[in-house]
Parts: sequence; structure tokens; C-alpha cells
Amino acid sequence: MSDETKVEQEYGANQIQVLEGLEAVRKRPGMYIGSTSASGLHHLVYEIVDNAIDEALAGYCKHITVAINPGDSITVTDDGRGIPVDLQPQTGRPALEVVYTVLHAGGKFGGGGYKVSGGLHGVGASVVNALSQWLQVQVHKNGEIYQMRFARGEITQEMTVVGKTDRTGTVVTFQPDPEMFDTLVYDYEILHTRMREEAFLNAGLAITITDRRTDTPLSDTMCYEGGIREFARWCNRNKTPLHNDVIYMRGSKGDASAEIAIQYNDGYNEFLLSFANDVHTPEGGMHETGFKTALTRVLNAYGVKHGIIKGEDKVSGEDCREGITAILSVKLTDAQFEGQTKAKLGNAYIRTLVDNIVTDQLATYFEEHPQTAKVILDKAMTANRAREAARKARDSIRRKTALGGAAMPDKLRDCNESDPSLTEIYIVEGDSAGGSATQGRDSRFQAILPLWGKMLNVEKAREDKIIGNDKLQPVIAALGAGIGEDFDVSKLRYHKVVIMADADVDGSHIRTLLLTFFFRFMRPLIEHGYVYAAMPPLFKLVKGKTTRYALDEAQRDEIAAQLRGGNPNVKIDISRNKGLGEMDPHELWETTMDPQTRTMKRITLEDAVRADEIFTLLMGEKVEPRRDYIEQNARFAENLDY
Ligand code: 0RA
Repeated sequence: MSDETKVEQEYGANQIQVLEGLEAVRKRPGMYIGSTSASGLHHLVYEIVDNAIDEALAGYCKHITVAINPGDSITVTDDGRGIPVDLQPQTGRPALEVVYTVLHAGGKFGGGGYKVSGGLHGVGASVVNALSQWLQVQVHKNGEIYQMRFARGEITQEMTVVGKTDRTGTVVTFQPDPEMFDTLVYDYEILHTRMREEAFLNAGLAITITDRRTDTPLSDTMCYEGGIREFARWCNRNKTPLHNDVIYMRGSKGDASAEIAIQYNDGYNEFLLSFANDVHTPEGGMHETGFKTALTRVLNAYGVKHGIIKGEDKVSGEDCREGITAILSVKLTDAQFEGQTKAKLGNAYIRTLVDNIVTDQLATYFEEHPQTAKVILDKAMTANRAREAARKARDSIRRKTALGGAAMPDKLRDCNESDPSLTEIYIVEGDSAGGSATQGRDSRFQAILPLWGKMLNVEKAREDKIIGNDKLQPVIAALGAGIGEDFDVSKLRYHKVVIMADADVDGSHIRTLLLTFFFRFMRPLIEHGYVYAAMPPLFKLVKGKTTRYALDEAQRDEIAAQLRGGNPNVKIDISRNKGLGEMDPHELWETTMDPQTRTMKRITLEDAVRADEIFTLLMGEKVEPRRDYIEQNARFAENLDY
């Protein structure tokens, strides 16, 4: 066999492997990017940006830009060294080609090896390539511009020099494949938020995000020299901090490092944002555990030492975290992601590392800043007393229900079925909509609870007040699973909790209030995926005897076109639904409540976090951010939706 043939054969075998690899990605995209919904679509961008961030972590890249182009393709540029273009000894192919065609090739070549990733992140450029209708990459390096093009992962243009350059870096443009994704439209705000996060987590790195889809492009360049210190300050921007300085700690052991930034505010919530290798870990894990244990221990030790805490008055972990805003970022080479959504860090040694850092450095900080230490400890002790009061209020409720049987609210129209996994409760805005829903429902498994009027300002209320509130009381009682620390999801009486409110400003207000309430006091309800938003149609289209409904403008136009069937003279009556109250019971059933035909949106923790943020803005004590928000969003107020 001549050498030439041998090379060709090896190349052939390689190519087959490559195609099988990328075929696997296209067969099971969810395995690689989590899902093919909007979240997967946005994930493509994070993958490409992650590669550029690795180049920044290696010290060679200062500025990354992300652009949403007209038609929803994405361009990511960096000013790093440029992906290597030389031939790889093992394959005889340009490294650039290998990066884009071989699964998991990112960072493992050219002596890189600095890639520290886990979970769904770091699956690499080849996955994005496989899921793109087309992708083009240009590398500026050695004074030349090298270009390659692909379609659905297959090479359509071999690596070619297409011009000269006086800089270095990589420019990738990709068009997500319509065959692969349920939606193709990028959300500027989602990308903006994630890029801001990346900029905070990588101090000094500049990231620009641009939306070029409109005549007047939106753009923001973010660069934070202070890193996560500025992140904590930013999270508190609409709150009142209890101390001016952000407490900052950091340390490392071997390949692992951790940094922590803390600033308390005068609110009652715990806001702990943790990351492992820049990947958000909303399910927590070892880094959070280490942080929480050490924080509680240091605060109690300081209190006892200085005679502020006496005898048995120790503060609990939750007390210590009331009003805290903390950012926790760890980096490690062998991250183990666990949990339901692979969003929980499992490496036990990280707990020790974070615990040691906080134990040493926070104790020192408190000794050097006694004023700050006192404010924080006072806050924890007040929280402790409030928790005691809430416990008493809960006990009294528990006694009442124990004596009077399971007292259900008067307004509840319960269902016949008692197996919670089969039942639904509709929490409905207003008495008239509540009436229609009661008549229209299937009473075998659907319960209705009407709510009305203005709800309590949850932001300013502590748990003991909420428990006694007359608007929320029926919700707490009907769900039957308690509240706050007592909440027990196994006692829940319905596994679908559906918020049904109008698609207008008032409706979105009620939704925000309820979601915020669930988020703060019944969080497992959201974590288990039991909360839904009903989606009443916005439009009704009538053609002769045919009636159809549309959820939004796009669907309205689509259905109108269908009804016309290409005939422009057909008369169609299109009306905007004014509200739930105006639908008759049958209509409400058909469009919004019938499991066979309805559309509902399952509420995710992210939706709830967003509701909570909006709520804080709308109801918080600071007037200015509220005014700014309302002014900025007045135009969009009608679209406020989760
Ligand atoms: C490994 C080595 C070298 C560059 C890169 C990785 C690199 C990868 C990506 C991915 C996106 N942008 C990137 N920029 C650089 C440099 C090797 C050399 O010096 O030739």
C-alpha cells in the first residue's frame, strides 16, 4: 500500500467518525445543549462565548463582541490569538477544522488544556456547528485571514486564506438550524443578562452585546474592573445597603480557587448567586454549603466574643442570611455537576476551601470593621426574633385547623377528585372571571379560587404578617401545604396551580404578586414545576360559522391567512379579547381550561426570579428606580408577561 493511499484511508476513517459524532448531536440535541427550545437556542451562543472566555482566562483576549444579526444569526468575535490553523499531527487536518468537526475537541489541543468546564457547558464549537444551518469562522493570525464554512456540520469550504490582516482573533457567525429548534428568535435581554454576568465574573474583560435586527441597533459594552464586588453592588442597586463597602474574600488551593463578595441590604430576602467555572449553579452545592456554614459560625463567634449574643440566643443560618446579597464564584478543573438540572456542584473539597476562606477572612474583616459587623449581627438578631413571632403565628393557625378540621376558604370551589397528582386549582383574578371559570370548568378535577382587589405589599411584609393576610390566607389554606419553613410539598392538594389573569397591566400585576409570593414563601412549588400561567387568547377570529382564537399577534395573522385560504376578499371579524370576565363559561373552557386544547406556560425558577425583581422594583422603598422602570417600560407594559 503506498503512503498516499494510507493517508487517504486514515482520513476517510476519521471523516466517518466525525460525521457519526455530529450525527449523534443532531439526533439527540437535548443531550448536548439541554433542550431545543429557547434555552437551547441561547445556549449555542454561550458555547461559542465560553471558548472566547477561555482565551481571555489564558490572558490573551480583552474584548469579546456578540451580535444578533438580522435574520437571527449570531456573530461572536474575540481579539485572542486566533484558533490554531496548523495541521494536527494525529489527523493531518487543520486544528481549526478539528475544533469545528470533532466532538469535545475544544481546548484540548495546541497545549491549551486550560478548559475547565462541566455540565452542559464546554461541549464545544462542534456542537454549535452540527446544529447550525450554516456556520462561518474566520481566524486572524500570522497576518492572514483564514476562513472555513460548514452546513449542518459538514464542510462546504475547506480552510482558505481570504485576505490579509494586522490583528489576531476569531470571528464566528452561525445560523441556528430551523430543523433543530422550536424557536429561532433570539431574546436580546436574555443574552444581555448572561453577558453581563460573564463580564462580572471575569474582571477586566470587556463584552459588547449588540442587536442589529432593528433600524436603531441596541448595544451595551460591559467591563467591570471590580469583578464580583461590582456584581454584588449591582444586585443591590435598587435596594438600601446596610454597609457601604462590599466584603470581598478570596483564596485558592492547588488548582482550585474561590472568591466571595457580600453586601447586606435592609430587605428580608436571601440573594445568593453561586457559580462554578462561570456556570450558574442555582441548585447550590458544596461551595454554597461551605459558605453558609462558615458565615453562621463566624457571626455567632463574633457575637459571643463581643458580648452581643448571650447564652442561648444563637442566630440560625437563615437569620444570618436575611437581607444578604452574596456572589460566590469558584473555579476548579474537575467540576462535578449533579442534581436535577446538573446545576449543583458536587466536589466536596470545595466546601472545605470556601469554609476556610470565610472562616479566616470574614473574622478578620469583622475585627477590622466593627461597625459593619454590628449592623449585620443586629440584622440577624432581629430576623431571629421575627422568625420566633412567625413560628407562634403558624402554631396558632395549625391549632385552629387541627380543631376545626381542614378549614377551606369560603370562596374555594373545590373539585371532586382528591388525588393531588390529578387535580388542578385555578387562581382567578376577579369575581366575575371566577364565576365563568366555575361554570366552565370540569369539576371532577378542577378547583377554582377567585382572588380580588389589591394584594398586600409582600416586599415590606415579614412572614408573620403574610400568614395573617386576608388575601393570601385563602391561597395558603386551599393549597394546604403550609408556608415558609413549614412548607411541605407532599401535603399540596393540587399538582397544577394555575394563575389565570388577564393579559393586561392589572393581570400582569397580579401574576407578579403571586409569583413573588410563591417564590419567597413556597419556593418548592416552583422548583417542582407545579405552577403555571394560563394563557387566555388575545384575539378571536370569526369567519361565518367558524370561530378561532389566537394567543398573540403572530398567531392571529397566521390563522387569518388560513381562514382566507389565499382569497383576499373573505370577510373575517377579528376582535381583541377584553378580559377573562368577558368570555362566557364555554369559551373560557375551550380556550383556556380544557387540557386538550389549552396552552399553559409552566413557570420556571427564572420566571419567578424575574417576577421577584420586577416586584421589588415596583413595590420597593426606593422611588427612583421604580419611576425609571415605569418610564422605560410604559410602552411594553401591555406585554409584561412571564
Ligand atoms: C488554543 C491555543 C491557541 C488559541 C486558542 C486555543 C484559541 C481558541 C479559541 C476559541 C475561540 N477563540 C479562540 N482563540 C484562541 C493559540 C495557539 C497559538 O498561539 O498559535
